[in-house]
Amino acid sequence: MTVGLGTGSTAAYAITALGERVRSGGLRITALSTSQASEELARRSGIRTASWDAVRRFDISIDGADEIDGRFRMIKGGGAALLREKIVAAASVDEVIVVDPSKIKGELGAHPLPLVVAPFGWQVTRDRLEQAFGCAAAVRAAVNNQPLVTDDGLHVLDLQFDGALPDPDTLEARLKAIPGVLEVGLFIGLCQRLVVGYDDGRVKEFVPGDDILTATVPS
Ligand code: A5P
Repeated sequence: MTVGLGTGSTAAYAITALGERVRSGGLRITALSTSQASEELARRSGIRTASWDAVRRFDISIDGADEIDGRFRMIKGGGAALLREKIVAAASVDEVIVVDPSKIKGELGAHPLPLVVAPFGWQVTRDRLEQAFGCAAAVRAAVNNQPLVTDDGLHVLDLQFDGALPDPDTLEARLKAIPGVLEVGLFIGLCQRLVVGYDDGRVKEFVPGDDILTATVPS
């Protein structure tokens, strides 16, 4: 199988577990990662990795999320990998999202919405976003206090709205109308399966249409 590897602390568990199964000889996969960090972890774990020259679609991808609502709409990009994550998710037959129950929300927006923007003129992109949407747009900083540079050489703006995200279904297109906005951390229609892991070790799986807001406690 071809496997897309997500980014973040949850995806790292999945990559490590896949590596154990590859090394024990039971699993033969070719993987492509959504970040340099995941790529390095995959290689260290013994997973064979490929480039886009060899892979065009993924049988399955595994990733985390920052928030997911009852309609399986997600905010992603807390790990700054949203551009690659969306490209991989859109090329996946089966995008599996793994979360703990704290990520499941009635409404999206408590977590800031990450946007990938061009470094050129990011300041004016930020100003236009704040004026057009009435939100606060903060450039994400690296440890040196300079704007973070993603694996693709881009910057990240974190948008905080006053309350829930306004009309998530149309928001991505409206945000992308601002020059300099390259990708939006709103993932809609891109989760085919949701795996919820609970504190007691139990795991429950959901598909779109399931009521995850009231059915998240395992029985
Ligand atoms: C990475 O850019 C993100 O989309 C992550 O998938 C998301 O931030 C969840 O990360 P954790 O699994 O670390 O919570």
